[in-house]
Amino acid sequence: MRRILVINGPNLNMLGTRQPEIYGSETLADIEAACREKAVALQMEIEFFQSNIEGEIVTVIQRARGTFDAIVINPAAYSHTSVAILDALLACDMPVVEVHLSNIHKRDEFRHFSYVSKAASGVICGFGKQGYLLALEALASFFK
Ligand code: CA2
Repeated sequence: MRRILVINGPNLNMLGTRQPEIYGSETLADIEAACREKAVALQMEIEFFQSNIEGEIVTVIQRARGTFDAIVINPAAYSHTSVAILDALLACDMPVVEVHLSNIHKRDEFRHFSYVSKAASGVICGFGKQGYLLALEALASFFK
């Protein structure tokens, strides 16, 4: 069974409380539940992680090597700023799928660029919660 680490960056723990017009009305717990259901269907194991702290995200990426087969990551605002997360992902030696709930290209110019994309096998944005499920499906096909 493939093991997938799903990482969520800063402020995503606040989903469902504000800005539903951008991020939808579901909470991160709702997204986790949907990911768990999809993982069962795809015969995957997932671990779901959220942190507001850049260094903690770097540490879980470093520890993923040897334990997980792939990473799904919504780095949130760190997408646009973090060379540290990019470097950790470049060294993790496994497929990485970057997910954004919103279409970052339709939004502020500073959101158009993502450092993390340079380490990603693929990027999914603009499909809300569904983006996480598409990422798991993409990885399931990748491992077939
Ligand atoms: O669209 C996405 O998934 C983002 O990664 C979300 C980040 C944003 O900085 C990226 O540019 C795009 C922000 C997540 C914060 O979400 C909140 C939701 C409700 C209340 C407060 C924050």
